[in-house]
Amino acid sequence: MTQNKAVLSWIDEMKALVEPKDILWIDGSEKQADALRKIACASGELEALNPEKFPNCYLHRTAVNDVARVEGRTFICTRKKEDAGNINNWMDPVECYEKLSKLYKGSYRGKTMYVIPYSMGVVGSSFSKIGIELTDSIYVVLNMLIMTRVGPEVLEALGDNPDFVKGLHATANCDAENRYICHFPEDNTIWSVNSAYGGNVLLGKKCFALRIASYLGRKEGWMAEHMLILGIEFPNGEIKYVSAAFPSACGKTNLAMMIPPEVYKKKGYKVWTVGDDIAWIRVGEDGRLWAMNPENGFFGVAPGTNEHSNYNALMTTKKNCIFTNVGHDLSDNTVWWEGLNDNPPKNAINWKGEVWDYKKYDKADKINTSCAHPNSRFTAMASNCPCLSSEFASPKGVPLSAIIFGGRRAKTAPLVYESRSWQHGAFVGSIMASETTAAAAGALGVVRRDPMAMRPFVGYDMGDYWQHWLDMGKKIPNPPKIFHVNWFRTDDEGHFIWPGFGDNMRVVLWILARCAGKVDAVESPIGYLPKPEDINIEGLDGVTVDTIKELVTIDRKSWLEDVENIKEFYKQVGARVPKEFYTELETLETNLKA
Ligand code: GTP
Ligand code: SPV
Ligand code: MN
Repeated sequence: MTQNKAVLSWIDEMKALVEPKDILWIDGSEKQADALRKIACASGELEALNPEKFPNCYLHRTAVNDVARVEGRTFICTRKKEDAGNINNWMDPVECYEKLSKLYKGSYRGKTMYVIPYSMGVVGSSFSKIGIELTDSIYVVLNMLIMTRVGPEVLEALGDNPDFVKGLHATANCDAENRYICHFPEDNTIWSVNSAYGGNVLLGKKCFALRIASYLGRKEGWMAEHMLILGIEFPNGEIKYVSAAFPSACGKTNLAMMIPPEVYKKKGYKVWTVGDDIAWIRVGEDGRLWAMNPENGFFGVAPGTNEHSNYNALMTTKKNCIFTNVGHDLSDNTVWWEGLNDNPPKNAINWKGEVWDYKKYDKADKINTSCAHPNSRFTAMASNCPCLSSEFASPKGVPLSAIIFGGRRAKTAPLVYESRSWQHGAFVGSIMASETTAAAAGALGVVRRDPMAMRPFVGYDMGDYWQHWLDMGKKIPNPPKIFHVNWFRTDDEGHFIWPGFGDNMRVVLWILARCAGKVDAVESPIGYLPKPEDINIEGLDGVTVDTIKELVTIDRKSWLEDVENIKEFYKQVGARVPKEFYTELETLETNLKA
């Protein structure tokens, strides 16, 4: 498929390590994909779903101990420990290669090595980057075919260039004790072993498009961010774009595909999806920031997705889709998950592959009693999305009017606030916090600091990453405004106060009105807050101006507690925290105490 010497010699070297019985180059053709699906169905790796209701759709279950990203076993392997920083796990690259080589040794015996040449971003664009993933898993191949752009044109675009990201994945024994997701940013290399779960093994996604790309972005003067990209079309046809960084399972896919509330739909507002998880961002010739989605599909959270919460996402799953760790409704060979509808199947297999008893479902013990795993996912083609933006495949991306940060906070963070400047906005990103979710292994619902929603994804020192944000700010003549949102404030009974989902459009429209200078705001200790009456609540049941007032109230006591927690966190990040952020933190504290 290629004469590229760097590619061929690397594959030879890896072949000698993992010892496959043969090699198959993935060419992106439907014919080849179909042959692989047949093999996977025959071996039980995939189950074909009802061809009438879900044409060309498949169900896959991962090992019970392998259902989410494993941050504790994810490493950044830079030569100098301080370049990986205090927030990342670090291993010496020489030591890591040696240690993992033992796990890889002979791990493909009797298996095929699949070679996947893929492009993040449209093939051949100067903003795109090329990777090659080697894997022993057909599931990985089929997912990569949906999530990235795969085929001979990728190798053509690469030509003789040795500059590609080398990814080696081995399922091995799927041994959790020896699971490693390791990144060598100085070598453009990713090694993943003993997992077969999405975020750990679809190496184009978090490993390349965030960890390696964030490292490259700093070196080359651009940004790789954990952000959705969304266009809002106004009734006059004008489209404004925003990007938003929320931690895993905190609403990116939902916001990226939201359906405008009836009041806006009637007036002609529309929503267009450019991306739902990752944005590569550069300064355009016009002095604005331009964002592009390097992916070609969606690896979305299934539970909670339904006709009302996210109609567009649901529609993307209706054909050519792979479902992972959802429930299997045997009555009609379809899939089911908590929150799909109110009719749990009576004859179903749960995510673990066991007969499921819907009567035993217990919200307090979802992992053991739910039909679908809380982090069960669908892998769907972007082209299936009814609201896919016409700019989705634009090589240069779309210009950003606003950047939005957000987390899952039951208290403290208001519905929305605006930063005072790029520097203050970057600071607001650095102090983000969110309750942990099922997207990563570990405790759930614990508030932790998750700067820019990038805590698990920065491929270098967090302080340097923040400095990069500040440096970028100096290079953008027309920077987007930076905001922070929180859809997840709860009342005393623990219910969400804000309706969320499509109604988040109301907040995004306030944000865009601020960007256009069309609406006032109120100064507060943390930044600019909306006047409660400026968030449009027309057509909303049970939400009054007083509700909005409550949602934008700043509780100084809990904010001051946060300030202490931020100080601790900055200390943990260490010596490279920009001094500007300490100045901003002092201002915040002074404002709160005034
Ligand atoms: P990753 O794919 O892990 O990066 O997640 P994501 O950020 O794309 O999150 P997603 O949109 O899949 O939402 C995750 C969960 O949050 C789902 O269960 C949603 O139903 C829920 N959710 C999303 N938006 C809202 C909202 O506005 N309000 C509330 N209450 N829940 C929401
Ligand atoms: C996330 O966890 O942020 C995801 C899913 O988007 S994964 O690909 O597993 O990282
Ligand atoms: Mn994500």
